[in-house]
Amino acid sequence: MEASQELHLPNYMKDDNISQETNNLISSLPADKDFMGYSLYNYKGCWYYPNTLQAVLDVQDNFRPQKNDIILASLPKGGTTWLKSLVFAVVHREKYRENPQIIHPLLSQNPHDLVPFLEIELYASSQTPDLAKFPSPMIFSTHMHLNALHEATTKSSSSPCKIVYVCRGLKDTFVSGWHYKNMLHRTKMDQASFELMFDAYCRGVTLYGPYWEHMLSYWKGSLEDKENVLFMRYEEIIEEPLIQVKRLAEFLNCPFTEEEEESGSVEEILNLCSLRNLSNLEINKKGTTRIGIDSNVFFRKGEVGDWKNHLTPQMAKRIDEVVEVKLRGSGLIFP
Ligand code: PAP
Repeated sequence: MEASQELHLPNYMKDDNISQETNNLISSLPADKDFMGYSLYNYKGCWYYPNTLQAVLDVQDNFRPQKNDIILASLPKGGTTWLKSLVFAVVHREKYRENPQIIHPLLSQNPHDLVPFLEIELYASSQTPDLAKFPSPMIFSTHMHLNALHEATTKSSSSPCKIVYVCRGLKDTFVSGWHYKNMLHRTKMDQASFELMFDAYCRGVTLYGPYWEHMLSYWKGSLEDKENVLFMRYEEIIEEPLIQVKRLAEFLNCPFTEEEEESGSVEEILNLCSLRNLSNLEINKKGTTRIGIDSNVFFRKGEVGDWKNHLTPQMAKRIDEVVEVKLRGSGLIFP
């Protein structure tokens, strides 16, 4: 498929917001094309569109997290929206419990507007965004690999901030990404495009790819620094939601009290953040997020194993083999 200007393109896929210096850098980088024909560049082991790379460089140069900040890192389509809503609800729970007259922000705003992306939103429009306007503790999100994120976080003079990572089995992540692409570009792509996207995915040539390197960076980071990096999986949150949300709260130093547990506070948060609840809200059915993406594209089925409805056995075998080889010896296993 040739790159076409008729498609609805988010800013992060464009190449119209880069400095001369970044232009020079880009001309020295390995290049490839995504399945639609848009250029991707490999910077330190990760593929980016030009505008995304510019924003990542700006995050690395200028973002210095403060002590209590929280960074939610995720594999694209790995559970970002869910994690944003859960962490926002967990961290700010006291405020809304004490003031029941206030409408919970998750009922009136898309989770992506409550927890902004560093490189896709904040540093995409400014090299020095005003970060103070968000409620404390500040919660940011990113799709950057941990080594790329560390270029910013380790230069902060404050003690390390907490990083929560979520990812998902790569076959479901691919299928989710395929549907997302169709909704994002407001088009219906054909089978040939599906196969091209799958081939690029297996070669790792996709924005923020290779995804196995993405997962490995956080996996290793979580083993090296358990106190500050939490590794979560979408499937585990589906399977044992209460346990995982309590684990999340403990990691963030705001564990649920016995009284909260007995009064059903964890279940309340899970219900508030459920796919069914969020996807049925007017705010998430209509309108666009601040980054110019239709709010509804972030919600679909949320089923584990949906890949079986889309991938052939040969495709499944190919991706399984790639993942098996790439993760071998790391201790990270996808059943
Ligand atoms: P992003 O990285 O582009 O922000 P992300 O939220 O990670 O996307 O992925 C979207 C997936 O999470 C969708 O999965 P599906 O395509 O397999 O259905 C979406 O349905 C699912 N999702 C979104 N919100 C929730 C939620 N609150 N609970 C469970 N799953 C969710």
